[in-house]
Amino acid sequence: MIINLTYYHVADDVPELDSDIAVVIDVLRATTTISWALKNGADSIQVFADLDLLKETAMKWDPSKRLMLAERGGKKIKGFDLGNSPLSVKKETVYGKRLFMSTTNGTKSLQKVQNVKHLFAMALTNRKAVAHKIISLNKENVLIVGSGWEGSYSLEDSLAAGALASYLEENCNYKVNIVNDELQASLALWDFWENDILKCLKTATHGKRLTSLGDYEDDFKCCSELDCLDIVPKQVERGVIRA
Ligand code: 3SL
Repeated sequence: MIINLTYYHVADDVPELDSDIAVVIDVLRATTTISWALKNGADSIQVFADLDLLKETAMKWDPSKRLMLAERGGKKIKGFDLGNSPLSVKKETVYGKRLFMSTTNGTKSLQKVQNVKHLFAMALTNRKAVAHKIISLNKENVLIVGSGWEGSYSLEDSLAAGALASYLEENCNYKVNIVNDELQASLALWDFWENDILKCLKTATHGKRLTSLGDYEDDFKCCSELDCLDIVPKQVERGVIRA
């Protein structure tokens, strides 16, 4: 048995291909927020690229069981319940609720591969949990998709892609085939930064962008915590993610 692992930095790079599994990464911060929201008992997360569609869909939901999350350019959008901080999805806030969510890049990547049968959202927080899910599915082709920033490369998503590939190489009984140079480079990145993840996130362009917007220290710490959550966010119907 073999696992072919392919990584694309951003949604726009993903060709029309036939993959058994897709793993979407947005370390800063959408998939970290998704993993924490589900850990804290959110019923589900429905992702949208379009804000008007998000509002229209959310309005049909029981108001006591819904929250609207929206971020653009790193900031919460006025009129929405929450932005995109993993610290904001506390148990008392999200428990039992559906989160209607739109972010600058992360939700776009999730939408891009929503036709793949097994679609997971991964951050550094739940890397190990997602890796074990991949191993248990026994499928040959795994596509890893980063979110980047408005179509361009991001250091932190590539770091997490390398972290996933490295974990699979070390813990999977079958052969792991690193298909493309993007993933080879991510493995080298992981090798370089694995003992100082926090620094890597702060060094990244988007890390610097967040730093320029205010005090995101706790967000950085939260997003850099490796394997702390045993949560596998899985798409259960088009655009809807559950643990
Ligand atoms: O790009 C995204 O989808 C967001 O995760 C960006 S931010 O971290 O909320 O600024």
